[in-house]
Amino acid sequence: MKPRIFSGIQPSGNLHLGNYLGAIRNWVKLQDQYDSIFCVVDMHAITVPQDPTELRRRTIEVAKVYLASGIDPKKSTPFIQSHISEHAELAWILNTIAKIPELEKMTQFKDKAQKAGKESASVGLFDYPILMASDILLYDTELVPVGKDQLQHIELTRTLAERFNKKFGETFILPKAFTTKESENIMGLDDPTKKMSKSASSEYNYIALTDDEETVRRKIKKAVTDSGSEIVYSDDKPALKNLINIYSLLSEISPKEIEKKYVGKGYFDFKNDLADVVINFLQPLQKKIEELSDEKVLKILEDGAKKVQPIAKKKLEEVKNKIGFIG
Ligand code: ATP
Ligand code: LTN
Repeated sequence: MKPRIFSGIQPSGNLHLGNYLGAIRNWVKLQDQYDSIFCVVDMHAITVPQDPTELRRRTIEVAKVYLASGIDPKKSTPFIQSHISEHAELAWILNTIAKIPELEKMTQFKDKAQKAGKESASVGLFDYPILMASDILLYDTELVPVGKDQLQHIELTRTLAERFNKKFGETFILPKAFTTKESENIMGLDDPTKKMSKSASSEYNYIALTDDEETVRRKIKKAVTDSGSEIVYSDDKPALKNLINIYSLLSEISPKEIEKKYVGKGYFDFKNDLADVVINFLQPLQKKIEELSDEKVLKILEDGAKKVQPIAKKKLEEVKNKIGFIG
């Protein structure tokens, strides 16, 4: 039996290059070696306000991006989180062993609570990492391929699994995060100190996977750069470093070679070429997304849910039994 990986993306906004380079691209590579489960985490998305019609549309769109990017339903199992009620049930149980300060420490919560305005941040937003721990632990997950920003959540998942196992006996596998150099944060185009994010306030923060050619050119033209005019890959120039990273990851040309290619040239040429590289990557992906019908995708997601449901059910029954619920 192959070891299992589990990961998910929230249908909470436009998927962007950060989601692709940081997460989905790795999943596609891993699906041959692992028993892979990829979830569209709609229950996580509602931890911040969502328009119901948009949520429905985006849930299907995230699944389309998975499939168009190369997630193959013959090798992997994609499904929608809210189709498996065990996620919420296990989250409730894990809530009772998690401690408030453990959640208060989470940087993602602090960032998002600040964005929402402290008074209006939901309890769900606070509890978000526990639901994520449930997602992972329900399926005896060994590896969780994510971007670097999620490492703290995975650490908490391990802590909770270990605590439960100690208290009630061996039940959960302690999962490990899987990150690669590529899954390091892709930063915002408007601010290289913050990660590219689909909930960013400005659309100039990200390149959405659905952006058309004109939008990509406009966003790259507007992307902030550092002082000086040379194209160099260095920590002193975080904005340029980020753009070179994107260039390199999408073209398979190393940062060193990119530096060489632009000796004697400036930002204008570099940005023009970067826009070409991004567009050449996006156009075939967008074509594949368009070709997928909602019906086809929903069928794949339903089949996925049918496949994972028995695994979740069995694990939850084990948990309920161990904590003393009458079955
Ligand atoms: P939001 O910022 O609205 O919370 P997000 O853009 O971070 O959303 P998620 O659904 O939270 O998207 O993340 C999905 C996956 O994409 C996760 O594995 C996450 O680590 C990865 N990811 C998100 N943004 C980046 C980024 N800028 N660079 C690399 N990986 C990223
Ligand atoms: N919190 C994650 C999304 C997510 C996830 C998961 C990732 C929810 N449940 C389980 C891996 C495994 C994020 O990327 N923001």
